[in-house]
Amino acid sequence: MTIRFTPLPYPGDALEPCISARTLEAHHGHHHAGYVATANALLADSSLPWTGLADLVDAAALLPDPALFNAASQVWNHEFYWRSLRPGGGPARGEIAARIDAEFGSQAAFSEAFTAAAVGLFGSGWTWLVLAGDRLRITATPDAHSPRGAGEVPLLVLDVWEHAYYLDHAYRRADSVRGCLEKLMNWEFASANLALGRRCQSPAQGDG
Ligand code: MN3
Repeated sequence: MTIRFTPLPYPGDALEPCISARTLEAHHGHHHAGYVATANALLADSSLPWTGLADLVDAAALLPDPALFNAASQVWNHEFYWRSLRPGGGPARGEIAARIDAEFGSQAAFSEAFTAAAVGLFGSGWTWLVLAGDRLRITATPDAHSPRGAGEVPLLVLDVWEHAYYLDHAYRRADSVRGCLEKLMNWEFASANLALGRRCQSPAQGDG
């Protein structure tokens, strides 16, 4: 069994100007594709039982060699990341907007806290909005990690590896994050994950 290289859910230039077509082409066509290829090469020599991508990530996390976990988890994280973005996204509306206001004070305060978490992450990784118990929380994870292993339900994520922003924003990670928060967040995806998470503590992401 192999894992799939999923297409982007929008055209390559759909997230301009904050995320250029050049960045998306390299990020999806080189980095994401590379994680799929690495995971599938490692799976060819593995007898690990698994039934879907999330299951594979969980199983690989228990192996002494982190190589398969790193590649498979990066695939899961990237699939979740592409769906966390959309052209014409943000600000939040509806029930999740009320939750953001109640728990962070305002959407502006949420954006500042999210940006601070992204900038404060040393090195490469991911910044997430998660459902933790019955509260919303911002959390950052290094390298290929996600909050799934901590029992939290991811609602939205931004990739803060340099490959996600360096072509468009150079070293200005905060500018990239603020741009995404202002224009590109897919709050419908977050709302769907919140509703599902409340029911079963697992996100709307498919298992494929
Ligand atoms: Mn990436």
